[in-house]
Amino acid sequence: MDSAALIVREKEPLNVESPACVLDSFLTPNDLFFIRNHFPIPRLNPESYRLRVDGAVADPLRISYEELRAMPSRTSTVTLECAGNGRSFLQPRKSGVPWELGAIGTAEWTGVPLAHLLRRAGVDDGAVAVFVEGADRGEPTNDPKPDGEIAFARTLPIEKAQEPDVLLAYRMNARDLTPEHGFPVRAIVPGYYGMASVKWITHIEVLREWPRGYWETSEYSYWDAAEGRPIVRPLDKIRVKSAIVRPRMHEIVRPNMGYRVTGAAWSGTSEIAKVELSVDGGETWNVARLLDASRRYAWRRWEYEWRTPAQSRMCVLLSRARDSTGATQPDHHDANYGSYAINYTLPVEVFVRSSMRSSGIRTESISGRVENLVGETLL
Ligand SMILES: Nc1nc2c(c(=O)[nH]1)N[C@H]1C(S)=C(S)[C@@H](COP(=O)(O)O)O[C@H]1N2
Ligand SMILES: [Mo]
Repeated sequence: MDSAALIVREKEPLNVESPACVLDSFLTPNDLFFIRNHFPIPRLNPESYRLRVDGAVADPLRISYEELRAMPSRTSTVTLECAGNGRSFLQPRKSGVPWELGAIGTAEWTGVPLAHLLRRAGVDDGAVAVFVEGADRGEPTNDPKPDGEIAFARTLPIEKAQEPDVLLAYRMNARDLTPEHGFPVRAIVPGYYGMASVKWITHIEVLREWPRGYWETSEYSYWDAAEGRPIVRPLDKIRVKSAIVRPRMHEIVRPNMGYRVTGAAWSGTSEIAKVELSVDGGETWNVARLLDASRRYAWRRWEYEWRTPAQSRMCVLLSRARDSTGATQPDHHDANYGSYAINYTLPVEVFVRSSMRSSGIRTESISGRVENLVGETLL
């Protein structure tokens, strides 16, 4: 990963993705971790910073950065995936930041369990939700939307907010957060898509009723068909998914060789139980070897030793993960999720040929799709 750099998808607000090779290392270095912003990055002063905890609580709190850092802390290894990761592969194309494979990363996050602050504040019996608000503001993009500026925010069910692994984090891989990743304090909500991990948190409000604001309806929501008739729900758990890191799309590999196919798999619902790889477009499946120990909220890397075909041809590789609840990746994107939760098995077309010249294959006739490598390099 020496020469790797982030890929800019949008400059203002800043949205940059990791090169796909980050999925090859278990922890993502901070300077290669994707950045997803809706609004300009706020610059907060740690001296004057205060976190308010109020709403349906017995004793509202106002906590300084110093006080927070003096509280009992916890470190957890958590994979963050943006709900729009992989959006650029959707056909027809959808609007939104055109992420490829790299709107995901894994870090060791250190902070105070949100449950600790909720206990200190004393949550009322009737509480159902916890509203978590950032210091960044701007005009939202999705319809329906209110006029003017709003702050970025997300609401968590009270049960989730009280889980010991939900953190108010101030360190990422043993370093203080940088402004881009939420300095001084951000939420880390393991198992949920990235939008729940609110950065630059300044306000936490305990609610007796589930709100129906912009962030609960217009953005990061989906149509749940399980209710007899479709109903809008906020996105929450990361759906089981895997990605092939090696080979890359349209890579040329030599015939009749041992080739190590690698990738990663993750799920917000439970641990990864199995990863399978197909080298024939999904006709047959082979079991891949899982490499990392199983951890509840972190991805697992995997590998598969592929004997490439003896003849020149195109091969379509697919990986498919299953988690311990039995959930597996679908063959196609579920339209009820719009441009989010893109976890279908993504075909990777690879050319097997011994040299450029000996191949009778014309690439243009095989795939009209040209790999989308646009994007500028940052840093
Ligand atoms: N305050 C605030 N928090 C935020 C966001 C934001 O725009 N503002 N983006 C969210 C989204 S959609 C994702 S995927 C993660 C990304 O975290 P990162 O930028 O540290 O990778 O932050 C989340 N937290
Ligand atoms: Mo996101």
